[in-house]
This record gives sequence, C-alpha cells and structure tokens, in this order.
Amino acid sequence: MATYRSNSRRRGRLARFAAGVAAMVVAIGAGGVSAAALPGTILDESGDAIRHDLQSVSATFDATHLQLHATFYQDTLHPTDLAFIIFFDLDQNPATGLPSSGSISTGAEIGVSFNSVRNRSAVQIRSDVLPVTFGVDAFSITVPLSVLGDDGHANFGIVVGEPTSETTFLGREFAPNGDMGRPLSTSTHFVPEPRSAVAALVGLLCLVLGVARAGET
Ligand SMILES: [Ca+2]
Ligand SMILES: [Ca+2]
Repeated sequence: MATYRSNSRRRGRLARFAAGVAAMVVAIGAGGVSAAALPGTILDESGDAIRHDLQSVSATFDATHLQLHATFYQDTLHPTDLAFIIFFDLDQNPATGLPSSGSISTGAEIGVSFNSVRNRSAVQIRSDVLPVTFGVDAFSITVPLSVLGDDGHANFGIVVGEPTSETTFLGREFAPNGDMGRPLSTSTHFVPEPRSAVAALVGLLCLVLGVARAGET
C-alpha cells in the first residue's frame, strides 16, 4: 500500500507535486503479465488487487488530444470509492521530474489525478479540471495536448487505490508492475486522426488517377 496526496489545492508546481507523492509509506510489487500489449497499452494481471483490479491502461494521442482508457477485471471497479493518478514523464527523461522513490512515478513531470471524495466526475491536471467517463469496468479521459502542455510523446504509468481524504489515497494497484522504483518506461502511442487517414487516402487516389491519366495521353 502507498499513501498518495494529490494536489487539488496545491496547483501544479512540480515541487509540491513531488512532495505529495513522496508521502508513500509502503510500496507493493507483483509479477509481470505474459500477454503482449498493444503499443501505448500496459496490461496488468488479474488478482493482484482485491478492489480496482486493473486489467489494462492505454495512452494514445493524435495531433490534438491524448486519450486515456483503463479497463478493470469484472466487478472490481468502484467509481464512488476510487482514486488514481496517471503519471507522465513528458520529456521522457527520468533525470527530470519526480525522483526515484520506490513509487511508479520516477521521472514524471505531471499527473492526471482522480479522487471520488473530491469530485466523482472529473480529473485534475495541474489547475485544469476535465471530465472522466465511467463505463462497465472501465473509464476514459480525453486530455487536450494544450492542457497536457506536451506534444503527446511521453512515458506513463498509473497507481490506483481508495481515497482517504479529498487529497490523499492509498495506492494498492500499480502498472506497470515492473516499473516500481524505476523510471517510467511505457511510451504513449501516436494514432493518426481518422480524417487524416481519409485525407491521405484521397490524396493517394488522386495521385493514382493522375498517373493513370498521364499514361493515357
Ligand atoms: Ca491487476
Ligand atoms: Ca522527466
């Protein structure tokens, strides 16, 4: 277990952010997951947490937004008694950001935090508040890159637990497990916007037609 203090009132400054995460008292670790993960996705094993047993968390981005999505093993997610922080090492440099502390956050410059005692429908990132959508055994968050303050290329990880107050929680589930106490190592993944793909396809089609017509003349 670990105690985390998210900074709803202590806006966004890294030193304060670091001080909160440094409130960790005990860290837990667990084994790996054998299945291969898609790019930008961390898989987590079943049964390593009694509540909020994380199955996967993904972070993908396009030109404008970062999409975060987490799934949980059946009936283990309880949104009304939930807290989490998704950490991001924005510059993908473990030497900057949060120092190694035995937590999942080494190298992180920022966190997307949720605490059901504080707000049951929104996450906080620095001083910004964004909606979170809960589904069956899952949640999703859309973060504008302008709010993230980054191009989307980052390393990430998550700690999930239960709130102990508006600003603190016990972290019980970590992903990736193998990154405990080590720099965040899982990269977000770029996914082109559909309209960009369509535009590229139309462009390719025009090119092919142009070549065909040139061949006819
Ligand atoms: Ca799990
Ligand atoms: Ca960093």
